[in-house]
Amino acid sequence: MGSIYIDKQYEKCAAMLKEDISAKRFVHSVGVSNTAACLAMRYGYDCHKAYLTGLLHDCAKGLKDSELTYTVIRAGLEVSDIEKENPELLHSKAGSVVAREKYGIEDEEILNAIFYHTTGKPDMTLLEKIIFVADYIEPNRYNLPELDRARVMAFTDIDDCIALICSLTLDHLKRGDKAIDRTTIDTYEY
Ligand code: DGI
Ligand code: FE
Ligand code: FE
Repeated sequence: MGSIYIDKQYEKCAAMLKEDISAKRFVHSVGVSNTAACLAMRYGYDCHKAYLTGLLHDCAKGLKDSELTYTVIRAGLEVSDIEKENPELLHSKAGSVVAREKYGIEDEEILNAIFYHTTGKPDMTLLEKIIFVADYIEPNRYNLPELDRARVMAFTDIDDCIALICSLTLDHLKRGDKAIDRTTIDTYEY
């Protein structure tokens, strides 16, 4: 049998991440990591890259609202009115900054997939799609609507799966009377 390849960068990032986010969030991140690797295998993307991106996608989740806002502004990125009122939306943008500065990620494809993982965006790259979908369907998620259908669809038609997740997310936000980010709507309409 072939030998086992140990990805030093992944191991180092995982050890750091464990210190930065809650135990529960870490379990979710490992779930997204594994699921993203599976989706990469299905759709012909670099599975090691998807594995690392999935691990790090929520790396800013441990920051306080004020730290999220500061991190994004400090990097010269825009903070919209909706993001000001709902700073939890900023953990994706802040995550791309933290991944670059703290975790040493230089690959723009990885950083973009982290940046857009919460709202998605129209015309996503394959890695962005993989992370967006893996975040919803990973095995530790259990209380989201239509999980069984989304899990099958993820591996049959990833674009249909994205449309389903967007429509479910919009329904959820409308029901909870939450502010909806324009990008979340644009992703769904696209
Ligand atoms: O960080 P996770 O919990 O793993 O997942 P996520 O990054 O997809 O963030 C999930 C939350 O983001 C979920 O409760 C829905 C919310 N969200 C997505 N689009 C919007 C939004 N929240 C608001 N207020 N507006 C949006 O457009
Ligand atoms: Fe997230
Ligand atoms: Fe997540």
